[in-house]
Amino acid sequence: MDGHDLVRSVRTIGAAGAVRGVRTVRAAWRRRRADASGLPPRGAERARVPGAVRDVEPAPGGGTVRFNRAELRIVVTVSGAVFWGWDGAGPEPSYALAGRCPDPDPRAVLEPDKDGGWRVVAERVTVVVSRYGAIEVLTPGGVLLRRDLPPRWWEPVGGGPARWMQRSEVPADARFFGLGGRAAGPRLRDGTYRLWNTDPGRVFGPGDDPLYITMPVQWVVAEAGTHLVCHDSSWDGTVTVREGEEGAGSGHDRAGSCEVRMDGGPLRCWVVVGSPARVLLVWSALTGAPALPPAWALGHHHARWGFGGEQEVRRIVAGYQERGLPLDAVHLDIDHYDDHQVFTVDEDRFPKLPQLAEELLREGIRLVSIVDPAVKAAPGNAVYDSGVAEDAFVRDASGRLVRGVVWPGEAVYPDFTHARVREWWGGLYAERLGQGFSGFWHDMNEPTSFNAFGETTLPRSARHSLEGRGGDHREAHNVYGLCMARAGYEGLRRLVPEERPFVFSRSGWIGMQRYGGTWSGDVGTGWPGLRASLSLVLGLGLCGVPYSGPDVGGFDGCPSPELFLRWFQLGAYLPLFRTHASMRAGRREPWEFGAEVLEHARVALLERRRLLPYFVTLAHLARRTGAPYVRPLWWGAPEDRALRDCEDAFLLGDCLLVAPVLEPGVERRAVRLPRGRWYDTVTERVYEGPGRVVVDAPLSRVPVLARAGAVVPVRGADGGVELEVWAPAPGRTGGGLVVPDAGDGWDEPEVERYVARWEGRRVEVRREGDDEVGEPGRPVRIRGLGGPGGQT
Ligand code: NBV
Repeated sequence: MDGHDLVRSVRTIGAAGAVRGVRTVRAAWRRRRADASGLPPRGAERARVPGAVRDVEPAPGGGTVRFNRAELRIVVTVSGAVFWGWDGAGPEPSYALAGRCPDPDPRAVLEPDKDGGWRVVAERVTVVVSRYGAIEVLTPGGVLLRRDLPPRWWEPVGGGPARWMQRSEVPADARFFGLGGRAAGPRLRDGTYRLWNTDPGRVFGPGDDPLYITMPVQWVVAEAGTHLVCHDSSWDGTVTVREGEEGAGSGHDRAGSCEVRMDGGPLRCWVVVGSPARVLLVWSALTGAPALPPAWALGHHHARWGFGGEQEVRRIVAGYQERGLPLDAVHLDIDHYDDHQVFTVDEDRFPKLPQLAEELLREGIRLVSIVDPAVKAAPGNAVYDSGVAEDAFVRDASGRLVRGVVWPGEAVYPDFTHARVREWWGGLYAERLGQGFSGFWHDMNEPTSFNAFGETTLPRSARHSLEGRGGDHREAHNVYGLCMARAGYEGLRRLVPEERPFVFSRSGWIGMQRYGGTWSGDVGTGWPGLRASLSLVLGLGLCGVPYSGPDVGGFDGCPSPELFLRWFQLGAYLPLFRTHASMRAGRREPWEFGAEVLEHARVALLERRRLLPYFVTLAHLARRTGAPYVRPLWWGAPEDRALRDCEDAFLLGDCLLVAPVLEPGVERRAVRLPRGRWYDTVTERVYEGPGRVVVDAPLSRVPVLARAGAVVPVRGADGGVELEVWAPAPGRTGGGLVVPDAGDGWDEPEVERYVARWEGRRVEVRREGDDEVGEPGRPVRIRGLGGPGGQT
């Protein structure tokens, strides 16, 4: 904000806003001054590359290769993941890992390779290290998946963290995915993606990057194979990708390339090779099983910034109920705080919050509270006082508290990278539980400070504990939201040990799934925003975070009835199904868009409720296997180039393919089908994949196709679980998994396995026991037995 902006804002936002503007400018100056004195100037730098190989030292799972100017440690773990670290970097300590690094695979040994290089041969992967420190990852059959050229460091002559750069080549047909939540994906096209969690400060669309959750985790999907590569450093950095080009006919291939640059931190890397399902199995074992949301969190949520007060909440809930629309949770935003202070309630507008919560709970509706990390810097404010007593807040290099400006005005920030601070903060959720809240929505935790000079976060010189190692915001920034999520989650586990916490967080990093999920943040209302919101869910799922979803309708403005409906229909098939918007935006209740939209929204809501047992199953499977609910179409066939390029549809678990409408005026759309037979779930019309088909997409619904043979658990009329079975293709069998809901506690229900097969002209469904096959024990409905259109 410059002087002109400030004057303009005085005119448009009035005196209070202007005061905030002045504070903001002051905060920005302070940030600059703090960095100037708290961080050493970079000064002259010396570049370094590893040089030639000198000697090696084998160790379990691999060993150390020493070069003239660097050393490389390689370990293949028992889980098949490959780790390598330069210059003594080991896998720990790491915010990404869920626990200790897995044991080395004793069968993987370091042995000489050709031309003075070395290699580690393991069951699923071969790693070859060249004489000058290039690293190749190959399939067991010897097909190249990636080649990392020797890295390069720039070391400040006067000491301090080295910057580094790692350039890699990948097959010509490879596509890149991942890097956290990216609006322009899911396929990451040529360009530079930054690794610095960022609140864009306004609504975003596909062109905005970076956003709230960045992760140095890439997927490389090529015919030769799929792999995930993670550069485990939380520092600021960039990833520049360039897709290759396959030479048609006599032409030559041009390899794809990727360049990772980081401002500091260890140069260390994890690589996991295999089918997408295997990659995520290994990845979630490393970085942590996704927290299991309570079943109610898989229903429909309604939020709004600016409900006004209890009466408005009641009015909206009644609006849902009168119209027979299912509703499972209502979210209260910062406007229910007293003067925007976290862990307080505005008693004028919410005088009897615990009573309201109880009333809603009786109707099966939970209250969810927003929780912002910044604490109003005002003696007398209980959270501030107890935080000061606890020495909980981030300080600068000279020991002063770092002050930013957020909603409550001047504010200080808990240092969540300290175990003691996390414990203190986790205890504060007792107040929220006392108010009757059942779930928690972490916001502004990039962390955000309204600054006037570009960077809307803390000074880089701000000091953090980093689990006692000590460091500054350059290293702590990207893990701030992750550590806040941990604080909330662990606090809730202590406070209500018998219940699974429900926490979702705007910012985060690798491993955030251990504590919960996320949402898309402030996505712009418009068709591009709708598309971007799907991209985020897909990208995050591939990075190990399966539970997320958008603000249905977008965060700002007024969506057209058509846009709102299409967003609603998409949201109904995403893990977090939530309508939400800014207080300056138009309303988001489904009845605000006319009778036709209401009718179609009701269908989407009822279908979501019917599919709840399937969502519960997907949540359990995500917890046990890391597989996201929402998967790219290439999940089962990454070698299929056409599927890799298909970004406007997704698989929901193993059974369903959802083809949302992402453009206006569309009533039919093309869908790229993976191999096999698929049924339109409404018309039962049959389609054969692989290939491209055109399906009906009337305003009343988005196309959803079921895989032949699928066994889908759905909610029956009596509320019990029924099996909806889609007839296998002739001569084929099918099957599916069901994990029943076991309440909000910690029970791990058994997985039920079903098989479906043709017996003469009938489809039989049986439950698989350990060694026998028995009656299904649940009502079964067979579908797809000759619907209209028959086989095409
Ligand atoms: O707390 C207000 C909003 C919230 O509604 C939204 O979901 C967050 O992403 N919050 C951002 C802060 C203000 C945004 C302008």
